[in-house]
Amino acid sequence: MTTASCDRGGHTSKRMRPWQSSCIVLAGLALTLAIMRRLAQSSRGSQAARRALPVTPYKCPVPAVIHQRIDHVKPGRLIIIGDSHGTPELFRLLDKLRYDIATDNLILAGDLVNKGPVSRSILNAVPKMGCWAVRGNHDDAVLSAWLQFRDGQQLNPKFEWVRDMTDEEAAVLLGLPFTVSIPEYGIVVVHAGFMPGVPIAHQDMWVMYKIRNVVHEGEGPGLTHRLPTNTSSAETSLGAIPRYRPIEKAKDGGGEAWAALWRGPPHVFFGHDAVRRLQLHPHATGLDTGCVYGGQLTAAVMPPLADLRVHSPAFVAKMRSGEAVSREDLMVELVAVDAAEVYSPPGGLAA
Ligand SMILES: [Mn+2]
Repeated sequence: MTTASCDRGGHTSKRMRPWQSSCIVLAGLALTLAIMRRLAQSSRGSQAARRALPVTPYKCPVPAVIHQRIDHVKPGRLIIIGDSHGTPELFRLLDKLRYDIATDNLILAGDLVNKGPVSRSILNAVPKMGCWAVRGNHDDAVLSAWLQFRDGQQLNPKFEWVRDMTDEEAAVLLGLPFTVSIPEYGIVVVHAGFMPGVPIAHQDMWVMYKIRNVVHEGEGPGLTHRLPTNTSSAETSLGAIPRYRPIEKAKDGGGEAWAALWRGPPHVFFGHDAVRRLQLHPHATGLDTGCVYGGQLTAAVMPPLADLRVHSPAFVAKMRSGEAVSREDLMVELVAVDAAEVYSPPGGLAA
């Protein structure tokens, strides 16, 4: 996000100083220009050159930062919000929470846009909200549609609103990482989820914004590491672990929720699974409560880090020993607003 470089300097005052807001604006402009240059280069390049660029599952340029890490939190709360999907409830929920841009830490769990009526308002608001966000499948699909439209291709009717999207709005999508983590809280945010047992740095992009279920496929060799020898057995197994196959929808092969099998650390906050609504697993919390289908928009709210360290001895102990933290350890409060209307027929729920 555009504010990351500002936040690395640390927020110590309650009010945003003038240099901080100009820092955000300048960083935003620089990022937008860099991205536009990169896009111009890629659309001028040959097909072969374009194929050589790493792309996301929907053929968008891979963001410069895939796993965003926040090392310096602001002194206020940590707020994580589920799939807003272009609904105005995002702004209503922020009002209800009395979100303070200067002190609170805000992370959006992806699928910021599409299906709802105010996608472009959200894309315009995000750079000004001092927040972070992860890439959802809809965010990436919208960006892909916009890039193809700019290349002269027809727009799919379900992305008609993308016709009016500006370079600046597209740049917000282009910069979205796949995860945002805050090591000091012991948490990570991802849109859809992770494969249990796989380190986050090795997670697949498709999995991170599409997975809902996993199917158990027996046991296999666990982590391997290369021995410092030239023998033929250069890799050694560190034991057998369960093997899983990721599934997008239960009808594609059954299985069970990936989040039920997640052991952590870190504790994962995610969205994407509106069918299951709120998911409260020991080390994973699902926040997509189907706002765009007439449900609710839900936030997980955690106290300022300084307060958490005073009031949650279990949090302090588990962080010290490297164990995964629970919602109770994190003193999570769930806050929601009801959708004002059904913006999208629930028939398209699993899309
Ligand atoms: Mn999604």
